[in-house]
Amino acid sequence: MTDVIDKPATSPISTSRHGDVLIVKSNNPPVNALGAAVRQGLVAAIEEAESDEGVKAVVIACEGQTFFAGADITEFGKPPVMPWLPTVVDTIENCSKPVVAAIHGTALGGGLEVALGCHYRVAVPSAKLGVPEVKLGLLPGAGGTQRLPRVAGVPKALEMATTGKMITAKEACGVGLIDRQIEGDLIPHAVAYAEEVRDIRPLPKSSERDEKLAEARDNPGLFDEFRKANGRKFRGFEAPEANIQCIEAAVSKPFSEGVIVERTKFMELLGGTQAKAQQYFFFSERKAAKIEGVGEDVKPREIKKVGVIGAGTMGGGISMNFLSAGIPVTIYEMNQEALDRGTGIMRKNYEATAAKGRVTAEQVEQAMGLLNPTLDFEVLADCDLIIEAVFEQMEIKKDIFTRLDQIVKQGAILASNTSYLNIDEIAAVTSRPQDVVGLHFFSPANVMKLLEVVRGAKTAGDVEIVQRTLYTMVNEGAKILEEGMAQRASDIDVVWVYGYGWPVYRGGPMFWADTEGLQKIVDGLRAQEQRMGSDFSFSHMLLDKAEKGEKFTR
Ligand code: 3H9
Repeated sequence: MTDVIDKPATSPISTSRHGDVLIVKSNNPPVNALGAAVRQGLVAAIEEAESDEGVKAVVIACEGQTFFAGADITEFGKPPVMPWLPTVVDTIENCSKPVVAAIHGTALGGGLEVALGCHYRVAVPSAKLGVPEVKLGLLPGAGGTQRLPRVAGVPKALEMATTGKMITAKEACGVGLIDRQIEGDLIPHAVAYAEEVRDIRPLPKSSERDEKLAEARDNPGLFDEFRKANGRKFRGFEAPEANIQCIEAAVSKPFSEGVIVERTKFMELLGGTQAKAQQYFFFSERKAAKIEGVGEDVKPREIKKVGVIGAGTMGGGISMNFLSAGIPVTIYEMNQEALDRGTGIMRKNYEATAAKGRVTAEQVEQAMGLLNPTLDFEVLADCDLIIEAVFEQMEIKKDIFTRLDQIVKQGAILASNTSYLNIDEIAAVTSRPQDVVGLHFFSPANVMKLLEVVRGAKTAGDVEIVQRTLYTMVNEGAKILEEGMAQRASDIDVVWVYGYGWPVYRGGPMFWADTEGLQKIVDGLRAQEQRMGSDFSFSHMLLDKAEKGEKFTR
């Protein structure tokens, strides 16, 4: 399976021949985003297939961890570079030879739209498919709102497009989005599949299919029922409704008109503040996981077994995080009654989640089976990570860390769930302060995504800012940045979205402040200065940025 045909060395797209099948491969790490060079390469590869009489079918696949994970989000807002993704997808669909998408990893957004442009789709069982554009304040803008309902049916398309959730290859097979699941090596099997379908004509084009739209036409109330059922979930967001309207257009208009509706609405959303806020948040969330001073070469310590001290609300919630991830937990309490009460609540919480259909009864038993409740402190000795979740009293914490230091194996991480006590003071009672860290889980710990990691002497005061108004919140955010308590403005926004329910379509208070204009915030605060009393003081960073016309986040 070789003979690479010459392509510019810099192109992320390469082609090779296997018999009469042209294999088109993308290599654009980390996620094979469909940037300009990839789009150009794909069109060139299809032209190559068309012009070579020896080529009878085409397979499109990706190297690395995933099939195309979507359009390149970093290109949004920059001058467009041709060809546009819709043109690429049309070019693939209009190829006179069958094109097979060979999917592994995640086929997302524009990636799934490329796959829908192909005449056939095969995937490995671990593959996932989705159109997550709604999470970026957008809609699938390369024909996806028109092709997806034609292939997967309107109800599935509505669900996928408005929630952005991925579906498994098995589910995709069930709804007709995948033609075959491949056990074993993907590319050789995809080539064999291409040979099987090589001579079938006419080529099945997603844009020409109508049978699933006809089903929806028989049920005209479908869209309003969907809106009604999801009204609360979508409230405040613009993108879900735009997605619904495009899918409605797929049902009521011919493909050629539906794609115009899609393009118009895509451009409207793209130019709006919500899409900018949600894209900003996508990158902020990823940045928040990167810690300054921790190099790429630092390997995380392996956590095979976790100890939790305290079976109260926090201790139980923290334990559930690990149990749900399949990591065994030893939970310690001082007396049997407290231990039984704590583990009983954990079971109840799991069973309530099972009753809502979010986990199976089997998963509940699996998770609870990994829990080892104990009254024996020494049992914690061989844990890789021990989290203390007892009262917020320095003396109690110091006592626990002194005892842990005596029994726990070297190299284990000793963590305190404190929200405000000084980590350095706790660490100082041990002989290994380098292994002591603050892990502040937000409550309920088994539900909230937010985890504040406190290194060294950085005890955060972010609770204070909750009670103030938006302008003072921004002023406080700027102070937190000034004092080095947060690394970046975007980290403060991530805390607000995940910890305190700030609407993601507004990006977070710091992004919002930039949208408002920092001078306006300063002027507003000056107007209130008298009323706010002597505790109030301006952040120098805020004043300075406002004066220079700068922003926090961009
Ligand atoms: C779209 O397709 C619009 C079209 O319908 C219409 C167009 C006309 N672009 O998440 P990770 C980066 S909209 C650019 O840590 P994981 C990411 O920032 C798109 N960059 O990995 C990170 O960079 P860094 C619809 C992207 O394994 C690195 O890749 N698609 C993109 O945990 C690794 O990412 C989506 O919304 C992108 N599209 O998860 C999918 N995606 O290393 C968005 C990722 O510098 N992506 N990066 O921090 C994802 O959901 C996850 O990244 C994925 C991998 C599941 C793929």
